[in-house]
Amino acid sequence: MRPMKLLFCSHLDDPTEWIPELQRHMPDLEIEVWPHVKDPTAVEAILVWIPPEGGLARFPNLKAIQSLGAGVNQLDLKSLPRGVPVARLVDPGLTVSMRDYCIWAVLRHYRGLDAHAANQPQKKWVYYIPPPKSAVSVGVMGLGELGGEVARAVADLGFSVRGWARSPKTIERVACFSGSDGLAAFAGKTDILICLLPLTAETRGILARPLFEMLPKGARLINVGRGDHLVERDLLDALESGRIARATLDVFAREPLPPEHPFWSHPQITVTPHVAAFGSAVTAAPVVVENLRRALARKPLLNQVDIDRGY
Ligand code: NDP
Ligand code: OXD
Repeated sequence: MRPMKLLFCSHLDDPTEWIPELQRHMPDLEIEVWPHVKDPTAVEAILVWIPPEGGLARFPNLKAIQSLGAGVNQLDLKSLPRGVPVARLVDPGLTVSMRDYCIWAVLRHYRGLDAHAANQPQKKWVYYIPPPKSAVSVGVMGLGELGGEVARAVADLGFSVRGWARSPKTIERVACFSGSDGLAAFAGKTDILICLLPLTAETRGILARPLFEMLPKGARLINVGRGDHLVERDLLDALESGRIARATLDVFAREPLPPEHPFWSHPQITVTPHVAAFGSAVTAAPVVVENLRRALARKPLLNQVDIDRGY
């Protein structure tokens, strides 16, 4: 197979970690790092978190756009050159880190660890013994690469698990619901809600009052999807009314979360800075290189995005 020229474009990811890993799997791969591009017409593939200002139209010979994120909303799909396939990142290392984060967040809510942390400065010795795990229902919105893994892991812990996706699914030990018709039945018995949806026109603002009112009173929310899934005012109201008891939020409409934002100091909200899952060049490079080979051979990419669907 002939050599290929790849452009690496990210202000978040470190090219010095990626370049050796990619070249280990494809030794004759030529890599340039944005903004140092000698000849834009020679660039055949781009590995990208957010496209550079002015977009990708300056690269007329692109054969593949490989996202550095599992989510692709930040690529602004409709603005990308038409006809060039786009792949989201599926990285086994990233999946494990998302699974671990969700297990941590679920157990933190289940065991009442925030209440213990709040009692410590006041030297309060207060018992909280949770109900059996099988009596607590964890609901996962989005049953794809990440949501499917999280649902299985939480079921392994002994919780009662429900899942919701666009299309019907069968996952062992997970009660699956689908489509807008299945949402109320899914949410009605969900004590701890995890959002692992992609951000699309259909899912934007889904974590809002109508959904919160379907949940049992006192439910917990974990949002690890995207900040724009959440209607922030509705969450603050739901926390105040007790409809939602606590929230763990990793993603925000504005990142970094501005210092004056009420979430930072809200006693019922735990904030983490978009770190639920992280990819690694070591675990992701084989998948990326396979897609470069596919692009050269004009074959469909792995994890190819459906541009109209938005994920
Ligand atoms: P996938 O594309 O593999 O899965 C998406 C899932 O969402 C699918 O099950 C899909 O249903 C479901 N879905 C999509 N639209 C709808 C809808 N309208 N109604 C119901 N279900 C819907 O994505 P991943 O699992 O890889 O990633 C999910 C998201 O996680 C990313 O898009 C990103 O936003 C977020 N993320 C966050 C990170 C963080 O650090 N916080 C890190 C990585 C990702 P179906 O199966 O029927 O198509
Ligand atoms: C991703 C993310 O999409 O980090 O990979 O959010």
